[in-house]
Amino acid sequence: MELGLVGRTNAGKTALFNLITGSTAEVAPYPFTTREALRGRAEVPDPRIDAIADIQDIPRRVRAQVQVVDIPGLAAGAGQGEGLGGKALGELRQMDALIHVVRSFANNEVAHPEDAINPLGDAEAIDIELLLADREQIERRLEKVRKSAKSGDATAKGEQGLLELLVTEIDQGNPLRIVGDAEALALGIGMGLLTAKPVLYVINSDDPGEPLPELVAYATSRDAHVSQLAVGTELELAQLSPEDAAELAQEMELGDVRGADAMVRAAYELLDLVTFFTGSGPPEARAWPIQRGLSADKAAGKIHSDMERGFIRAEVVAWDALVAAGSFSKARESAQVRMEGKDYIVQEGDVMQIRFAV
Ligand SMILES: Nc1nc2c(ncn2[C@@H]2O[C@H](COP(=O)(O)OP(=O)(O)OP(=O)(O)O)[C@@H](O)[C@H]2O)c(=O)[nH]1
Ligand SMILES: [Mg+2]
Repeated sequence: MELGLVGRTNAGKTALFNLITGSTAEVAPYPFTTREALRGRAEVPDPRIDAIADIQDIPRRVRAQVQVVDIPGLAAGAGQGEGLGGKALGELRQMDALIHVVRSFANNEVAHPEDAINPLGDAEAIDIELLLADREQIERRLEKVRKSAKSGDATAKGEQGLLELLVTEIDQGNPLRIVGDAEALALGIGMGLLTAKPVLYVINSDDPGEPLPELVAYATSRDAHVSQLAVGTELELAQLSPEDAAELAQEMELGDVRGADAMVRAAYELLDLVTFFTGSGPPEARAWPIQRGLSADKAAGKIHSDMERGFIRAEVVAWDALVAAGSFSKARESAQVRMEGKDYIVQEGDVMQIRFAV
């Protein structure tokens, strides 16, 4: 599962990439610093793991990770394949969800493509390129499908109707993720169309706080999420010792909540995964992201293929019931732990102990 960073040049995409993946890629005040896609991994904060581990004195906590891809900035015309745009769009089509970075910080040393800070205008400019890119891709497909439909291919006729519906939506400026027709939407998602992907707008501002109401309204109308983050400041804090960071955060009245944690959590949620846990005792509590609707034996296979092959049963307890009980054995005594077979569909927040034999 991959999250792609999209946005205008100098919006702070690479700064955000470094912040959430701990990378040290080049961040610079001139445009188009990033020329090739960069990959890294972000750890997904999850207070549930700490709760599970704390009550059982489990020292090691392994959080879920997501792959993050920093993609070169899109310029006007990218939607029609101009400049580096074509390649960047190709990368974006492979992504499962998009993090759209929007510049809201003022900094005279950092060039802006239009020399004016305009977060809503910048978001719209990128979204138009994504719509145009989708339109081009649909038109290319339509050309082929129309030919087959003409020669009497019934499947092609059906697809033609769906594609034409998608074009109508795009021409009204609608991102495809808000299309109500489930069949058309599924086709769009299957084609990797950019505006069909889930989106989180990250407003990169020097003032941590609530995003501007107009940006919230814009995101909501496009069925997208939004969070505001002081990327530059948080990156500075991340490079300090914990003591110095705490001191500086206090001086800047930032509190002890880092926006990056909430942002990564929100981005992870775009992927619509289910998280289950192992950690019914030491040495390790661990979060496992899986596809929604996966059965217990398949989920066990994510841990080890032997566990899937030799799956006997799973002992399952909801994470909060485990925490309330105080330990796995106490949860068992109070009949909170259920025995589930291989066809059990794993639920969000399940803590599982897999019994298997090979
Ligand atoms: N004041 C301020 N400056 C920032 C912030 N985030 C990034 N910058 C600066 O903005 C410039 C551009 O940041 P990058 O992370 O390189 O931007 P980018 O979107 O990756 O840009 P390209 O790769 O060139 O398309 C750098 O000089 C950063 O130091 C911020 O939150 N506040
Ligand atoms: Mg960059």
